[in-house]
Amino acid sequence: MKRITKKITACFVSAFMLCAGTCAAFISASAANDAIQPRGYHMYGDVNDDGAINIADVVCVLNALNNGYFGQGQCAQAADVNGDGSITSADATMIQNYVLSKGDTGRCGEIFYL
Ligand SMILES: [Ca+2]
Ligand SMILES: [Ca+2]
Repeated sequence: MKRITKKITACFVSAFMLCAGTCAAFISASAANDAIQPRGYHMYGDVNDDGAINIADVVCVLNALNNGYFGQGQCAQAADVNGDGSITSADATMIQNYVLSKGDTGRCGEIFYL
């Protein structure tokens, strides 16, 4: 069951990433943090700022790549897990890697302050 769930998740993420890739959207990491309330610390990879890094955070990044902006309560800086100053599908891939415990995860899980 867990294996099937992982495959379904991987397919879901891959489909989103394909959409995101065709849009070729680049979002500045500093541009979209208006909705974040300063509360101390945040964690790279925890894009929806709920205290955990999971598939929902990957979806947040992919949606932002497609839409050109992050939703209310989402932290754009947390999405820049490779630290290059922009948010691309490479960041989504690293967050996905963190969720699946494989490959390059960048700075997922590191704490930062706004
Ligand atoms: Ca999260
Ligand atoms: Ca990045």
